[in-house]
Amino acid sequence: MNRIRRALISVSDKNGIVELAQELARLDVEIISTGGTCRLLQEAGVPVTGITEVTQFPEIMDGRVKTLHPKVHGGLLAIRDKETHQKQMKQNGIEAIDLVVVNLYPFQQTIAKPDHTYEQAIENIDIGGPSMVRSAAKNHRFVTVVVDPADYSAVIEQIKTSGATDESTRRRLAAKAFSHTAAYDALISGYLNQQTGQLFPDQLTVTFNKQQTLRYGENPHQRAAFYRQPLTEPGQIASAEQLHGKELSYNNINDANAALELAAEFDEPVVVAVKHMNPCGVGIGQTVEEAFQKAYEADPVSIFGGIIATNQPVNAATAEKMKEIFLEIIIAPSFEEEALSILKTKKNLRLLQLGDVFGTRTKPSLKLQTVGEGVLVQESDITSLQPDDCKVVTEREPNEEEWTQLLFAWKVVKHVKSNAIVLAKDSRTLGVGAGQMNRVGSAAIAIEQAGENSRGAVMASDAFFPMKDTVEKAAAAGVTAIIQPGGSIRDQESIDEANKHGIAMVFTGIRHFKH
Ligand code: 93A
Repeated sequence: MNRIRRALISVSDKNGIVELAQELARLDVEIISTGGTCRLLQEAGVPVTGITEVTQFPEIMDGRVKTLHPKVHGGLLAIRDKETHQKQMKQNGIEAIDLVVVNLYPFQQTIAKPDHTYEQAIENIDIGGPSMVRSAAKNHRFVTVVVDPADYSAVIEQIKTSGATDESTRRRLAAKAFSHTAAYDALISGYLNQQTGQLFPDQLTVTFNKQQTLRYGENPHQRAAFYRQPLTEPGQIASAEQLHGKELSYNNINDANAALELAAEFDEPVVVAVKHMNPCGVGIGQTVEEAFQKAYEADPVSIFGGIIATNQPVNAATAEKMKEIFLEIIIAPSFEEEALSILKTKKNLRLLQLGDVFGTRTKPSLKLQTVGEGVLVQESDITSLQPDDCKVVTEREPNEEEWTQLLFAWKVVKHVKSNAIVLAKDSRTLGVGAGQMNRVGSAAIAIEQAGENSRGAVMASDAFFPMKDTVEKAAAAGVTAIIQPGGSIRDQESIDEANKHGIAMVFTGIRHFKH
């Protein structure tokens, strides 16, 4: 058993450190410590030896070199039951260190400040701390390493009980320590790559923090967890506050994110209903209540069990309507008090509050998708269409109402799985054709769903028409205007077909594949 006799404490986050040190002192553990930590412990009356006394070397270069010394690293790395190591310790006046409590310079907090300087970021790269953490973690057969204040009490309890920590705890803490230093370095490399404009470096080191262990994945037999990036922008799904309802599932989080991203496209009051990652109903109105009514009417069947997102606070009148149907999740910037008490009568309904910043992204984030053992990385698709960039390609121009509907449908189609076709009228979707292997198949689904309503509707397509068949179908259904990227070698056939039926067609020049 390795009795814990000597501990080294060096922390930037000083929460709980005095209490920990007091406990250690009571347990007869000798404490050595670095500059600021040492002073804090001394002020609290904890017996402590300064690191300079141990190393017999001053802390130099503004603290850049304080623990980088053989007296420290020898004390951490020595194999306790190896004769040569013991001999060398004696020869060089090195004493064993059994416990290391370290947390690192606040690099993340530093770069999170919008007005930080590059020099501040560099100065906050900890070198000595990770070195100690790694030495201790390597030698976890003998040494206990603690990098997280959440582990203080468990370690103290074990020392109280047996004077030592057990092997499995030391292993667990060592694994955690290496994750900690790896994540720390990933953040630094990410920052430096960003500074030098390297979006896709040779080695992509990203790090995520666990947000939640999930009950299961996409299916009950798959294990799963939810991780988030350390520097998440506000207004994202990871920062939503759950006000009510059952724990979010894997599919819930995915769907809620899809709904949120679509709702965030709009400035006017919008309600989005999502099922299985695709919008089934989207409506905009003067009020959230009207928008909800439209999203509901868009497809009263599919919305059952759906996920709702709106960019408006939910009021009581809307809550009453929402309560009438079975919904899984409602995600909104906020809920008025009365709305909350209405919706809380539904035991299982999950209510997610996002706050003022609602899903808007100023910078693209990295999108990762695993393929076998590899990962495809791309920027997220945050491009939005400027109406001025559109080009009318037919003899007839869209009228004002058609323009409104075309731009609405275009925003929606961006969030539908390819091949994607959306039919819209009166600021609501009428039919959504998603994920078909040919475009005309998606069009057929959207048109069938719209039924008689398709007369006078507009159509949006996420990618160009490879041939004129989709326009033919649209014409037969009574569609009066179409928005699509254009760019097919057979564009002219589609344009001619549109002209034949008096359909107005607009090219965006932008494609929105989503797979
Ligand atoms: O500047 S360092 O990279 N060089 C070192 O030798 C060193 N030793 C400990 N950073 C170093 N530390 C870090 O100092 C620790 O990781 C800890 O975050 C911090 C504690 O400093 P103080 O006790 O002076 O507040």
